[in-house]
Amino acid sequence: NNQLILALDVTEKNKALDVAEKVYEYVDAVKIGYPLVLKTGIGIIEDISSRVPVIADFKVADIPNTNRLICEQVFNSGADAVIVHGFTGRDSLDACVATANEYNRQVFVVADMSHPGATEFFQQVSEKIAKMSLDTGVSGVVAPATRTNSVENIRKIIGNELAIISPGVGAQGGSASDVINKGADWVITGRSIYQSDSPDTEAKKVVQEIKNRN
Ligand code: BMP
Repeated sequence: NNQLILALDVTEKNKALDVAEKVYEYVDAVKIGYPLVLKTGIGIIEDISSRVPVIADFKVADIPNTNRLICEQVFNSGADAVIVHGFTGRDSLDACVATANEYNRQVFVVADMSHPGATEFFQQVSEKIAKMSLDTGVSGVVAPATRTNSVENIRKIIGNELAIISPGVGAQGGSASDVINKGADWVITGRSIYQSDSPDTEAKKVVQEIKNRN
């Protein structure tokens, strides 16, 4: 377990495959979202998942029936996990979990976000979303490496029942070692790795930083 997830937000298929090939031994999963899938097609998930587990970041946020229909397509594509929103309520989340269970796959819920605008609305509901996520069957929550107090707070709420995966390391200013120390299980980082001339060196650096942290 390297505690690192790569956010593969490139939009060229060859670049995506090249970066994945270079870093797969340093990352525990690759997060794929709209930029890459909308450009190259859903088949990219299967291409990458033959090498490394794929977390499909579609931030699913609809009524239960539509959530189910979306999650079916996501899991049919070969994704190992899906990221969904929690603010739509328990019934919408339950629909995602039920679908994931049918496919024996995992769900992660966005509990708080890493960008500055998250303090406008998201921060006010993050504790509620974290609490709601307990006992639902999800694997974990997403919480921001840019505001480690939020990670700490969410860890207190969810105890050891759920994992925390934490974006915002690197380009957004978050530190991998800090957020792991505050309770995250994995960091998610994108640009600082895939925009580098040497993605494998950058990925390795993050892994080392986490392993050697105080
Ligand atoms: P980067 O390291 O390039 O900033 O990428 C972070 C990744 O995590 C992006 O895919 C972004 O969409 C995602 N993300 C985030 O940055 N903050 C959140 O709160 C939730 C996210 O999914």
